[in-house]
Amino acid sequence: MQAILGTRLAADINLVTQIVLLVGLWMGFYLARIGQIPKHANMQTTMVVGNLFFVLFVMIPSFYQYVILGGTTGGIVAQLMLAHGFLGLLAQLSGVYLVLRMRTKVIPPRFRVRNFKLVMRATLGLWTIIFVLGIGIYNYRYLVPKPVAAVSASLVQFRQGGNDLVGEAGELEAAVRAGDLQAAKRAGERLVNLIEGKSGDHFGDLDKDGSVEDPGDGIGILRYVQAVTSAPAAASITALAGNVEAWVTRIRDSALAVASAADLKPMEQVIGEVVSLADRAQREGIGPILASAPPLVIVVLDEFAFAPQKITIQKGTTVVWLNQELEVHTVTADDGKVDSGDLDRGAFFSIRFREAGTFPYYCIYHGDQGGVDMAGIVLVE
Ligand SMILES: [Cu+2]
Repeated sequence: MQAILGTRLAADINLVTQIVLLVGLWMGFYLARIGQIPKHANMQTTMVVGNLFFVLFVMIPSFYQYVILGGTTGGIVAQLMLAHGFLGLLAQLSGVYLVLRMRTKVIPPRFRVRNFKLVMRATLGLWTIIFVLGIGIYNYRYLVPKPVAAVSASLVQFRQGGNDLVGEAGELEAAVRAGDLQAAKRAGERLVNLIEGKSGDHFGDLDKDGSVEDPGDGIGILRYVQAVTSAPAAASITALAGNVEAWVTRIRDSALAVASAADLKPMEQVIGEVVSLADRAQREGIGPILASAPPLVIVVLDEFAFAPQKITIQKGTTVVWLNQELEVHTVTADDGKVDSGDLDRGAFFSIRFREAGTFPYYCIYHGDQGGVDMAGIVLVE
């Protein structure tokens, strides 16, 4: 049904239907209470069979796409889907069982429960709880605004990253020379996080002081460098990028060593190199790259959203999408003409926009055409 109607319309129809089904089931319960048993039986059978249709054609496909294909068990939506899916399956099976038990003879005698009233009431109670979980899924997926994970990352922030690199290397050197282990570890963490960004393997609370410190914007200098080369760039830029990558990787390794060091004495030798490499990376690498790199904007895929969700760029600008989280996402054009395929954490996808126009897109696992859920738009002027 999603394939025909789209995720959002299918969800809207399902929502309205589920309200009708729940009201119907409670009316059926009331019919039983007042002794209208044949009407009660017809009502409950209709509701259970009606729901089976939506389970098969809306809820299972939606679960399969979001949780299974998307490889997602984190996030409030996926967790509600798991709880809703598990309990929902129980309730639906129980409902089908009751219909078969009461209306047919297909259930073998030894599997026929005697206290069917209790099973009926338990099923109705469970159904009501599941309904509330379903409302939660709808709410968090479509109604609650997405958190804004980051602002638009342009090369201006890459320049800032270069300045921060020099500054943080100086902090690290000062702390090591002063023999201040805590300050050195903290500076080491800040350098590693600035270089790797949120999608890096070492990013995190390296000095274990309870907070993750990143002086940068979460993209990471290495990712900026890779973004520049992932866009069509001149050979000279690619060579410069290779140098920067090698230099900051060495700084990163030294900073990692400091962050886990028990003694700063052996670090005094490497610290001079960290400062001179940071300086070189800034003056001989990042500066010249920025002087000649084509215009580029990074859109981050994080917290099940594109950030920024909407960007306006000039003709000739390259947009680079970077997945910052463990969940798999895609960048798929609404018209189907462009598709990134699965993007794992740290993976890029880039498009150079040569003509003015609009480019609406979405993630095939967590969004839909028309700006639904995980979706974004590029306006090219
Ligand atoms: Cu996604």
